[in-house]
Amino acid sequence: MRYLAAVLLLCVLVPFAPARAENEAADRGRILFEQKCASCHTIGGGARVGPDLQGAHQRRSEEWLLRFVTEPDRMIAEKDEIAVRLVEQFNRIVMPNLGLQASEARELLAHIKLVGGTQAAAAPPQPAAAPLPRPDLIAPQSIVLGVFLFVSAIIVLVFAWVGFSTRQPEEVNVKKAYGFRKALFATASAVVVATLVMTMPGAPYAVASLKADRIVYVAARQFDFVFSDEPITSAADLGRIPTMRHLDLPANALVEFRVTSLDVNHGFGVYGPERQLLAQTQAMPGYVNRLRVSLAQPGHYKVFCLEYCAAGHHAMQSGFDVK
Ligand code: HEC
Ligand SMILES: [Cu+2]
Repeated sequence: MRYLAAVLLLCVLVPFAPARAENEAADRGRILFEQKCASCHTIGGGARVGPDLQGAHQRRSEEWLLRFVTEPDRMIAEKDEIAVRLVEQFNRIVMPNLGLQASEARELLAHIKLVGGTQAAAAPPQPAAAPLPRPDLIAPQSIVLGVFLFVSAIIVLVFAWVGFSTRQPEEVNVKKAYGFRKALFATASAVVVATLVMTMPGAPYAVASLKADRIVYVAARQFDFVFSDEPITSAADLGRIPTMRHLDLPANALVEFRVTSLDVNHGFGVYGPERQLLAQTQAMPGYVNRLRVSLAQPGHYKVFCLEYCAAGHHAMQSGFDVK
């Protein structure tokens, strides 16, 4: 009787077993993808450093994908026709060999197939990311440039005037000249101090002793910034620790970014809605740099890497919304 029950149970379970195993493989694949691929690829989110992997299974055969994921460098070196064309398309950035086992590559492909398949069925393919809007020319940078050119012109004029007016030697009234110098120095000092006092409150840096309203952990890696509510200290944390697909910050709150890097040095530069650089710090492996900002202007802020970190550096960007 017990034997019969076991056989019956098996008959019921066996058809589900392969599907279960497939889902488990896809789940391990999801973690691997977060750790090793998400910095360059999305599945259905558009091209980044490398192509969008949605529909990869329709474009290529399983063997081709398996081989490319495990040894892209070899395939490119062997001048595989598709691989070479892809390299041309993607700014000659060669996908690195990540030293994956064949079993890991299969798990990754299962994940890509699962996510790509469900998204393709659920939503029409997304158009490629819209290009950044052109910044207005009256951006703060342009104002600074204008002031710089104006002051430079004045300096050139003064030099020219001094040059032309001293062609003939003349008696110098030393006392008067020193008096003039003192007056100039006092005026310049007053201008500098006044400008400093007036512009100080506009700086987005916060007082060190204040307690932050919100702490955001940032892990930079080639070629991506990952935001999280918990510290991410190694690539192994990715996939285990929940990361934020979308970061919203309250306006005028004191936000503390705790910035580190998982590989090489990067820069963490925050640009405001008008693409003005507001604050920046370095992202260094093994260190946590704190960047405290209070952002008043609502809108979409961009984060760009400010340190050349390898071939995909230009694509290394992220952003958040202030509401
Ligand atoms: C450093 C960036 C980078 C990383 C990390 C990376 N790739 Fe790529 N990948 C590329 C680029 C760039 C291409 C386009 C081919 C080329 O230029 O080498 C590509 C191409 C591909 C292709 C072929 C796509 C197509 O349209 O046929 C697949 C599949 C792929 N990658 C999977 C992966 C997987 C899986 C991982 C993680 C294990 C990964 N990649 C990690 C940059 C990357
Ligand atoms: Cu960079």
